[in-house]
Amino acid sequence: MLRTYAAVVAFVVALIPLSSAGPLRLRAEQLGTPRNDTFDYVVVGGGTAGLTIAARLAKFASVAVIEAGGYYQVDYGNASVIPLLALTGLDIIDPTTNFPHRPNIDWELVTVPQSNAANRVMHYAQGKTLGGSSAINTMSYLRSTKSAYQRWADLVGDNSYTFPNLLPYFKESVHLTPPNLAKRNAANATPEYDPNSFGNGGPLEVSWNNWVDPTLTWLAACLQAVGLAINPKGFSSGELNGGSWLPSTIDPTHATRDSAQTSFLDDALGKTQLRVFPHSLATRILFKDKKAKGVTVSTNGTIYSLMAKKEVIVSGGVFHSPQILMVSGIGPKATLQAHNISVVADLPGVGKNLQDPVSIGVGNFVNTPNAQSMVANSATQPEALRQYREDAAGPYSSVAGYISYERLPAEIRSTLSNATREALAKYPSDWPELQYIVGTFLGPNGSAMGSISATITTTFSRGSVSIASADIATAPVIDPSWFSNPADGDMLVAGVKRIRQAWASGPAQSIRLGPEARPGVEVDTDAEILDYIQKNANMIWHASSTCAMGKKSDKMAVVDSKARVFGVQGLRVVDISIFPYSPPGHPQASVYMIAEKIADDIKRGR
Ligand SMILES: Cc1cc2nc3c(=O)[nH]c(=O)nc-3n(C[C@H](O)[C@H](O)[C@H](O)COP(=O)(O)OP(=O)(O)OC[C@H]3O[C@@H](n4cnc5c(N)ncnc54)[C@H](O)[C@@H]3O)c2cc1C
Ligand SMILES: *[C@@H]1O[C@H](CO)[C@@H](O)[C@H](O)[C@H]1NC(C)=O
Ligand SMILES: *[C@@H]1O[C@H](CO)[C@@H](O)[C@H](O)[C@H]1NC(C)=O
Ligand SMILES: *[C@@H]1O[C@H](CO)[C@@H](O)[C@H](O)[C@H]1NC(C)=O
Ligand SMILES: *[C@@H]1O[C@H](CO)[C@@H](O)[C@H](O)[C@H]1NC(C)=O
Ligand SMILES: *[C@@H]1O[C@H](CO)[C@@H](O)[C@H](O)[C@H]1NC(C)=O
Ligand SMILES: CC(=O)N[C@H]1CO[C@H](CO)[C@@H](O)[C@@H]1O
Repeated sequence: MLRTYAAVVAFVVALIPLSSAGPLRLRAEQLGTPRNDTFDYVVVGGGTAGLTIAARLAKFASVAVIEAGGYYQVDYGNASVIPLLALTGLDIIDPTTNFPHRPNIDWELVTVPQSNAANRVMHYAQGKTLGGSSAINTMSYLRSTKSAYQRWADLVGDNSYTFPNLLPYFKESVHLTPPNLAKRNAANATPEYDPNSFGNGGPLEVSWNNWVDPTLTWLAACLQAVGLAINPKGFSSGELNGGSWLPSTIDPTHATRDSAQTSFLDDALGKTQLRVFPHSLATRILFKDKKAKGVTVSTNGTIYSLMAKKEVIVSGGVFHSPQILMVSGIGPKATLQAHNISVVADLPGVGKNLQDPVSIGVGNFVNTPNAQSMVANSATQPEALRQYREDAAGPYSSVAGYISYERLPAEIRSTLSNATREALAKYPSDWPELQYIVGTFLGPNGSAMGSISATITTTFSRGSVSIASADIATAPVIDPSWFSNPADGDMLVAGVKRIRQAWASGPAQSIRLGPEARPGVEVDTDAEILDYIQKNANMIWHASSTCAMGKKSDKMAVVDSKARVFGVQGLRVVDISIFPYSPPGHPQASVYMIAEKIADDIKRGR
């Protein structure tokens, strides 16, 4: 499948409307010079959160942002820009150890063998580029639930984390474009949403796909047929139940990816003195006594320090932020001492509490076409190309777009173990228990496939990130510990059963061809389903919570509710690593939000 896509990617070389992608080269005055220098704020990591907070701080202060990668549009091209290719053209999202090595765009991280998942070693893609993982993600834009943010507020002891109090920060990042119903041309896929949940002034484009995959409308109907009705508010109003045609972070005018780079960075470069240090590795945070004073940087062999008059902000993402803290002397004392790193602050929680939601799909051959089968077919591809070039529409303009959530119906709930039911009972009544994502694939010989996957929305297993060396250039040790808590496997077994109900529904009968393709009818008993899950479950790249926010009294907390690292001064961590736990929903909206929120705290002197 990926190989087919390489051919498609090569074919669509001419597709990118380059005029929409900005200059893709920093002008001299925007580019940091590799030399010892001083700024008000030094931001480590030009990813989703890093570029957002850097752009906001640059409105009133001097800011440097250090990023290991460059421009993904240059380094990776069409696959990272054209929406359809985010699903199957991004070859680096291959989770197996056969992943293609592309050090210009991906950190090439792998996990330790997963002892509860058939001993698999997984490749965990993470964007190493301006925009970070927002440059390689699937672009779905949705938020978590009211009770999930209430739980966050309770855990960290700060009421500013309730959904109503967070809403202004969610709104601030976004520019929403209502659905283009003419381009979508699908009466059974009209998005329902609450416009009051969105603002209009932010730089990040959020819009609905300019085309609807016909197979997805059938798969949505299958989920609706087993009780997951359309949610009239959509998934940005603090509710996650039923189904929704979702918006994505796509610029609807050109139908191109909008990342933190094309939104926040581009916007700031025109208006502020923000300095960007691309292709530069932040190697260590410098402390004087217990105050962060700056960062040492390596740019192509030149070693220098960027000093921070005010603060250092670490936005390296879920795996690298804890690594940067540890190599700089902040983390579990025993780990630091084992690597001869002098201890600045003994924080046992750094790198712990990793939460990585896992997912499993049930797939079938179908008689309806999909985006991939249409662009792989020489009879339909030219029209798809024309639609994309001339109208920013058609299959190339579109990525995924329909998700459902539910609390398990009683009949399936009764198949869970007592322990799993007791674990679920600790969560509030609006908390979704499983997520279902519908997807389409290209099967053998140009055939079309449909898939419905289940993802856990509460991750009961806890993993970790640690260091193998005091040298930042050595990859961190990543152990998501999949299925170390049996409740996660139990939930996915229930998910497979539920999805099989959807595949047995009336709408499914109209499109299904042949016996179940994956897992296959021979995978039948709970034990067989669990075994299949352990061998085949995948990440959905939502790992979080390795520098968890919490109360000062919580010994495992790494930052306080203003993202300030405990035990030191002048240092914050701002990215997905500080989420206290993995909230239901997809994280990027909350990552942009937290960067907006902490930037506002800093601006107000908090
Ligand atoms: C394949 C994939 C699909 C996804 N799909 C979705 C989706 O559809 N919807 C959704 O909401 N979320 C999705 N996500 C998750 C979401 O994109 C991430 O959670 C989010 O982007 C994380 O933001 P971040 O700022 O924490 O980290 P990142 O955006 O990864 O930024 C970290 C940055 O720090 C840089 N860096 C790290 N260490 C150093 C160093 N030492 N020196 C210099 N620079 C450094 C990195 O290069 C990177 O640019 C997906 C993620 C992936 C990978
Ligand atoms: C690094 O230095 C080499 C040799 O001076 C140069 O050719 C190359 O372009 C530089 N790379 C970057 C990313 O600056
Ligand atoms: C920065 O300063 C340090 C310490 O004075 C020095 O060793 C280093 O060479 C300087 N770096 C550059 C690029 O000038
Ligand atoms: C730490 O220092 C000791 C004593 O100098 C040395 O023996 C040991 O190898 C060092 N360990 C590491 C991981 O560098
Ligand atoms: C599960 O809980 C029910 C009551 O809720 C109890 O009757 C049953 O014995 C429990 N089963 C096990 C295996 O603990
Ligand atoms: C694909 O088509 C070829 C040639 O017609 C055939 O030999 C092969 O079995 C087909 N593969 C599948 C999986 O249908
Ligand atoms: C990954 C890939 O195929 N990228 C191509 C996209 O388009 C540019 C030019 O527009 C090519 O140079 C890349 O090779």
